Amino acid sequence: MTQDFVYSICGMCTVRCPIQVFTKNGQIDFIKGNPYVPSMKGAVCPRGAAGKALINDYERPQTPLIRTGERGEGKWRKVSWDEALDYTAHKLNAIRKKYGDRAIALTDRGGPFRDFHRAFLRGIGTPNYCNHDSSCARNVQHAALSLTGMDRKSVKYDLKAARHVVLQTRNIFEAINVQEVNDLTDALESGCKLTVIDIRANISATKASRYFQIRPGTDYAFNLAVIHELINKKLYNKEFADAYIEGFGELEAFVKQYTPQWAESETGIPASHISEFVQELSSAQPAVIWHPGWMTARYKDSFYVSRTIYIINALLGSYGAKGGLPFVSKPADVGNKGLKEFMSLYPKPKEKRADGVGWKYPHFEEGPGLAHLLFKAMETDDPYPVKGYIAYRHDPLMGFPDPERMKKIWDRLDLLVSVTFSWSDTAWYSDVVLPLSPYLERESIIATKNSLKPHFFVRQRALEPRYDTKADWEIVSGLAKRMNLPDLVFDNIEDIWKFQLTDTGITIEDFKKTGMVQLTDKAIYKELISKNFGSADSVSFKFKTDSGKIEIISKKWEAAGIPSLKPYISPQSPQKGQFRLTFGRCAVHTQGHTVNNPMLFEVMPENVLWINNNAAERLDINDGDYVKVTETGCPDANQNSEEHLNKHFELIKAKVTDTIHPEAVFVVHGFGHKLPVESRAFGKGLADNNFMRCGMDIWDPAGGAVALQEHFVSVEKAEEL
Ligand SMILES: Nc1nc2c(c(=O)[nH]1)N[C@H]1C(S)=C(S)[C@@H](COP(=O)(O)OP(=O)(O)OC[C@H]3O[C@@H](n4cnc5c(=O)[nH]c(N)nc54)[C@H](O)[C@@H]3O)O[C@H]1N2
Ligand SMILES: Nc1nc2c(c(=O)[nH]1)N[C@H]1C(S)=C(S)[C@@H](COP(=O)(O)OP(=O)(O)OC[C@H]3O[C@@H](n4cnc5c(=O)[nH]c(N)nc54)[C@H](O)[C@@H]3O)O[C@H]1N2
Ligand code: SF4
Ligand SMILES: [Mo]
Repeated sequence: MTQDFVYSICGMCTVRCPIQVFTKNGQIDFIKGNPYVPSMKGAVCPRGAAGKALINDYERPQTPLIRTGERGEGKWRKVSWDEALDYTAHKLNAIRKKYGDRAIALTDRGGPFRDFHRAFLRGIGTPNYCNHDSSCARNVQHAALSLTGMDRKSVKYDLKAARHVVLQTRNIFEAINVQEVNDLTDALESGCKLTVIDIRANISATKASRYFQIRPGTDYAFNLAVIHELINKKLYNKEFADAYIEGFGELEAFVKQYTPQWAESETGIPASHISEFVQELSSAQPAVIWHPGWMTARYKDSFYVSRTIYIINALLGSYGAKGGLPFVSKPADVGNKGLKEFMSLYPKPKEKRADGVGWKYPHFEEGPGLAHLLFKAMETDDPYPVKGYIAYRHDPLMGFPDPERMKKIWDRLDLLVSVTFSWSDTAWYSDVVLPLSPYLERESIIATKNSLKPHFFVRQRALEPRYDTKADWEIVSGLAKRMNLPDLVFDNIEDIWKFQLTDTGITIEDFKKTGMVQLTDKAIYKELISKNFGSADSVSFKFKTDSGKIEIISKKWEAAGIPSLKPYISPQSPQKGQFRLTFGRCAVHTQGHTVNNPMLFEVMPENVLWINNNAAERLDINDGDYVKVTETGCPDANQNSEEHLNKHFELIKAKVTDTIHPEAVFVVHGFGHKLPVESRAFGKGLADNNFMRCGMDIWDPAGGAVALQEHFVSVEKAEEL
């Protein structure tokens, strides 16, 4: 019997927790949190523990596949890696020859391991890289940039030391990041207050000292009233505002009309409760974290919701504060050289991006672009044709709205390739499936974590691949070899790591002991307002704006014709018998890619439809009944159009509860799989993304993200199964 372990990085979701993986006789024995990271407390979440089941799951792509039937028909030819890579490279080159380098696009899941494949795109000469974020956190990112010039990850949520945490459209105890869960739990045990503002009582709400059930889509109204109250009652941090907020006068004038009384009629939350809450919040400053949200691709004003949240944090002086939003440090801030980037090997392509970011939309951040606009460019050839597309660890058929339209768009492609470790709707529709080794069977390039204590970290392979799958770097390197990009051709990962560590004074051996290399021993807080406020250190800090302050009026956004202070518009209420379709996470599944995992499937095989008890009673629906959910179609579509005559519907079990707002129904996202290769998940539950017709056109020109909760469904008792 041989027992061993490696330090590695979990890959069951994008949080990428540091883990320790024990193996026994060539099998995964046990997975736990990396003991050298105190906030992990040795734990992983249920999904992290189910990595073992992923490895053993034979219902995942096991060899490279090339399509033989029609797209989506599920007819494949098993091929060798040589053939799959030759075929892909040949097709990509043919597209480049016919339409130019810019006709190649790749979208991915974002995160810290992107450098190598983004370099590959640069090597090809295409600007068309997007990540998934226009369906996730783009509104938060752009909100942060519009106010501070700094991205959302320039600050950390210092939960452990917080005195009041506010979660609004953020469910820390189910949409999990293990360290955040542990830190918040510790804080709550030390007396930290937790306020949850949600449309339903989720698990976080059950741990809250204050829970506000808000009318769906009215969060902006609530937040404007909070700002009104903070300013009107002089409960804000004047010292901070004077030093670091530019445009306070405009803000004060703008929120005058948005009183708590006014907000009460919009949100359903009593004015007196708003006032009490603001008082309490103010008394905890500056150790306050009002979380700006994560999955905020929900409404047409979600960008403004996140902006108001950042403004509230600023008014409470929590920027830079311990227990608030301290700034993270980068390697250079602690006197270290950063990793050498593969992207630096090639110049940035001069071509304009197909999604319009950076030229048509100068206010948006260029790097990750906006994937839905890339897809729309594929649909119209405007600004130019995009004909080769690699979905790299990305499942847009499930993660973006309106899959039927997406398929029609992709039918215009000459090549659609999926790189994935599990089956997905996107992989099933592809021309080539390049099976990635699951994270426990592959290593990654080294990545940087900017933090209070910045460090480098790396994923180590715990096992050799069970099937004929490969690591990311092997796949990209294999393509690079066939596409004349010699600088990206590597035979072993050690040479890649060596390249990355050039001139850092660090070697891969230094990662052996803990899986990481810490670049400093002590957490660094750059406090802006503190006992020694006015000291050289505090006043020297500058936000990345012209004034060095948080700018309420964003020049960049205003120049693009977008108001910084947008008047509130009340959201549409559903018609009789209809509901706003809302969605979110549960603790045991990740998006759409774990529902067929044998272990997690057993824990939660299907999703259910949360529906308010009074609404259910009117519709004669009892808890556990099957209900028929029907789309209402595109908001302004012709009533005689095909889609209106042919409305999509699915059946699902009802969860009747008094803890959800009557205007909404809610499901956990990621279910409703219909792939014959996934025997467990097949036909279980409902896929919310199927009810978002026209959804790719419903997006926010201010924040950039699609607005996935601007869709209504009708619900009725299912007559028969
Ligand atoms: N209707 C609706 N749409 C949504 C959402 C919703 O709640 N409802 N949520 C949105 C959000 S927040 C997001 S982030 C996106 C997510 O959308 P995606 O990023 O597409 O979601 P994943 O299921 O994580 O898809 C990643 C794909 O890559 C594969 N994969 C390969 N290797 C890896 C790996 O190492 N790790 C991981 N994690 N996956 C790998 C997975 O098997 C899966 O097929 O969807 C968004 N779209
Ligand atoms: N277990 C698990 N953890 C995950 C993931 C996962 O798939 N599974 N995915 C990861 C990813 S990619 C992301 S983006 C994050 C998402 O993290 P979160 O954004 O925190 O998670 P969600 O569950 O999507 O949404 C949070 C809450 O928003 C509420 N909500 C919906 N509409 C409204 C509204 O109009 N107003 C208010 N105030 N609340 C509303 C929902 O009821 C839900 O409780 O989670 C990450 N962590
Ligand atoms: S939160 Fe869970 S699934 Fe996500 S990386 Fe951490 S342990 Fe893995
Ligand atoms: Mo996300």
